[in-house]
Formats: sequence, structure tokens, C-alpha cells
Amino acid sequence: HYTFFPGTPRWPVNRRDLTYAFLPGNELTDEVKAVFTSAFQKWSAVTPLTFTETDSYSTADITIGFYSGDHGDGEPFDGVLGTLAHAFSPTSGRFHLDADENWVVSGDVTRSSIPSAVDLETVAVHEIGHLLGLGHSSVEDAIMYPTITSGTRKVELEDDDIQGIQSLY
Ligand code: TQI
Ligand code: ZN
Ligand code: ZN
Repeated sequence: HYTFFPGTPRWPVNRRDLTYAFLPGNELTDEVKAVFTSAFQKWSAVTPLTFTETDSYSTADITIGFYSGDHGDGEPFDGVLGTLAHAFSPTSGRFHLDADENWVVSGDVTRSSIPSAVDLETVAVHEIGHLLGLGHSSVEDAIMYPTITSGTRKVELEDDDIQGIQSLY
């Protein structure tokens, strides 16, 4: 079953059209950006929320950045595997990914020869759930389940994820 963060934080009714920006310092390819577009789309399809990319990262609702190790928020990344990414509860909007992971962007993680390959969209869909206010789920097939087998791709929302997000928005 789905959960929320303590106090059930969520984006308020007057902030349903959210913007997101990639922080400077990461030169991301269009292919990588398209993965985030697709991940946001999974959630906008089942909620009144919309997500639009903007270049003005200082005013964006959601900011996305890749970092190695200590990056100044008290939750350092740890190199290959371990923590892959983290996102903060509403309305922080901060979404950080571990730059040291072997990110797979083209969706073929199940055929990757790199044992530590991690599917970017899988992690993005999960972290966006956190950004919107979902905690972890006890349902194994849910996007918000807290563990995943390496080499897995899981990007389609499960009924449990949809019920959770629709009870927030
Ligand atoms: N990052 C953890 C996560 O996003 C960070 C975390 C731990 C957390 N406890 C939390 C975030 C409680 C919010 C609330 O769950 S992670 C997965 C999964 C991670 C793990 O790097 O371990 C995914 C990131 F579910 F697959 F194991 C993304 Cl998809
Ligand atoms: Zn961080
Ligand atoms: Zn999580």
C-alpha cells in the first residue's frame, strides 16, 4: 500500500502547473532530457499536474542535477550503486542523481553487459513520486516500492501508485 511523507506535504492547488530545470554544470544530451520528459508524463497522465521544462533554474519548481559524493545537502552520494538518487518532499523540488552511476538511457538495461547498469527512467519515475509527495509502498510491483533488482526496468505506474497520487491530487 502507498504512503505519504509525515504531515502529507503536497503541491498546493495554485501550483499544479510545475516547471522543471536542469541545473548548470551537467551538459545533458537531448536523449537524457527526453527520459525525464517521459518520466514526468507518467505522472501527469493520471493527475491534474503538468510539467514543463524551463531554462530559468532559479525560478523552476523542480530542479534536477547530477552530483558526485558530497554535494552540500548533508546526504552525500556513495559512488557506484548504493544510493542512486534522492528527491525531497513537496515543495522542495530538489531532485539529485548520483553522477557516478552507470546510467542507461535508451531503455535496454535488461540487456546491458555492465552489472551495475541502472535504468535512468526507472529511477526518475520513482523520484518524481517522492517530489510529488509519495513515500514508499509495500506493493512489490509499485513504482514506489523501496527496492529494485539491478538490471530491471520499471516505468509504468501500478494501480497502487495511481491510487496514491490521485488521493493527493
Ligand atoms: N534512494 C532512496 C529512494 O529514493 C532515498 C531514500 C531512502 C528515500 N529512504 C527514503 C527517499 C525515504 C524518500 C523517502 O528511495 S535510492 C530506488 C529503488 C533509490 C532506490 O537511490 O536508494 C529507486 C532511488 F526503489 F529502486 F530501490 C530510486 Cl527506483
Ligand atoms: Zn542531494
Ligand atoms: Zn524511494
